[in-house]
Amino acid sequence: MIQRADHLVQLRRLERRHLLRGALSVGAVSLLTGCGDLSTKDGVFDRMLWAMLKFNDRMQELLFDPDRLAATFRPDQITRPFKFNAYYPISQVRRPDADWAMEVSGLVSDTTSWKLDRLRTLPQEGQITRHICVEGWSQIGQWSGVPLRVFLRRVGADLRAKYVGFECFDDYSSSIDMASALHPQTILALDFEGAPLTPEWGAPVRLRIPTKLGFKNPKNISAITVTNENPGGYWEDLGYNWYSGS
Ligand SMILES: Nc1nc2c(c(=O)[nH]1)N[C@H]1C(S)=C(S)[C@@H](COP(=O)(O)O)O[C@H]1N2
Ligand SMILES: [Mo]
Repeated sequence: MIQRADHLVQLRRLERRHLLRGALSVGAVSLLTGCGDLSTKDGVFDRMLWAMLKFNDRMQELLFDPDRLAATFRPDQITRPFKFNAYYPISQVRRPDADWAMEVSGLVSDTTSWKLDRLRTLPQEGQITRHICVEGWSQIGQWSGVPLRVFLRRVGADLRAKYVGFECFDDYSSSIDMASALHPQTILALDFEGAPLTPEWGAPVRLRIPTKLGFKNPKNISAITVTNENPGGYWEDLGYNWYSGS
């Protein structure tokens, strides 16, 4: 009997995986067909595409398993050298101002800002995971920092809110759904390969979320907000699939 139950669980997992693959390819197709200007949101065709993309986000959210962990790797599997990526070249990386502090706003009870020292007083977690860029490359890296769910609880965030948004001081931004924000491997990374983040890797703090594509891992964070209005983001507003995760 126990064996049979195990079997069923496995079968359900498999089904879920296949469904997920289906849902992701719907996303890919909608991206490919989005050759018109998706950001205008007018015209029947654009409206239809936006509806499809929103439906696709919703499907992906429904299929998200909050307990399924992204694959982890051994230290000897870390990619070196690690590739830098941003919407600008590495020569234009911006360093944080001397008075940098991370602002917190929206549906939270404590809106005091956070300096690096205070973030380091919170519990830290490390991970060696694969970072997958939508451009078609991936690499394995090591990050550690504060689990976002620890941080959100600490600032008294309304965990029933729908979104967590991130603003960066290089004029980048991104946002994620609350279930993904609370995933155990979603961290506010302070360290990369065992040392404090340097500007190109996202200093002072970046989001590391291995269940989502690279563009949803904002570096150089300046502000976090908890909200029920989808904050969008730099690439998201240009038509990249908003959910972009598994
Ligand atoms: N602030 C900021 N964060 C960002 C980006 C950016 O341009 N600015 N690019 C994103 C993209 S598309 C990728 S693939 C990763 C690259 O991270 P890495 O330089 O650590 O490899 O950062 C993401 N986070
Ligand atoms: Mo990316």
